[in-house]
Parts: sequence; structure tokens; C-alpha cells
Amino acid sequence: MGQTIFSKIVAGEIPCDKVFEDEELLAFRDIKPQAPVHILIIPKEPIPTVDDLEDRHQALAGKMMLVAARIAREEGLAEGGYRLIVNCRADGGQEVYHLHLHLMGGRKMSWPPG
Ligand code: DGP
Repeated sequence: MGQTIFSKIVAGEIPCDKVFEDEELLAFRDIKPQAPVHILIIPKEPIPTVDDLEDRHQALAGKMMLVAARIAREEGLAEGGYRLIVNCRADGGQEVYHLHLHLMGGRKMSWPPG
């Protein structure tokens, strides 16, 4: 799998609307938001899909959830609620093959999704 647009964002070659960064993770606003708040939390390591996570990624994967919850609180979403989604490969609707956690909120989400 070649370099993705998200690797270029991590490298600073493409700009993003950043909301969080540390040595392992980056979070930025989705360019095609599906909700009033739509943020992507990604590892800096170019892991293609959730299916490519290995045992050594256990802490990293957990941190993605914790950072998502922290951002949700900062964005004022915690009380009303929000949705976290990871799409995996074609049937999951994944377009960018660099693992990312969608954080969406600010409106009532329908269930089940299409
Ligand atoms: P997915 O279908 O799960 O792979 O979602 C990919 C998301 O990435 C989609 O909601 C649009 C977003 N996206 C694609 N290219 C860019 C970009 O260059 N910048 C930003 N901020 N988001 C992007």
C-alpha cells in the first residue's frame, strides 16, 4: 500500500485543521464533514486498516479512543453524545487506507447506518 493523503498530512506536506497532536497521534477536522463536528483521529504510523493492528499496537489503539473522548469533551459533545466509527476496507466504506477513527457529533445520529 503506497503513501496515503493522511501520511502527507502527518508529514506536514498537506495542511489540515488540527485539533490534537502528540508523538503518536494526530487529530484533524474531516474535509467532508458528515456532522457539525467531524474529526479524524489517526496514528502517525501508517497502519492501513484496523485489521492490520498488531499486539504491539494495543496501547496505541486504546489511546485513540481516549483521545477521541477527550476531544469530544472539549468540543462540547460529551453530554449530548456522539459517534465513533472505524471503517475497514471496501465493505466497511474505507476510502483512505491509513487507520482513522471518525468522531462525529452535534446532531442526532440515525441507527442503523446505511
Ligand atoms: P473513510 O471512508 O473511513 O476512509 O474516511 C475518509 C475520510 O477522510 C472522509 O470522511 C474524508 C476525509 N478526507 C479525505 N481526504 C482528506 C483530506 O485531504 N483532508 C481531510 N481533512 N480529510 C480528508
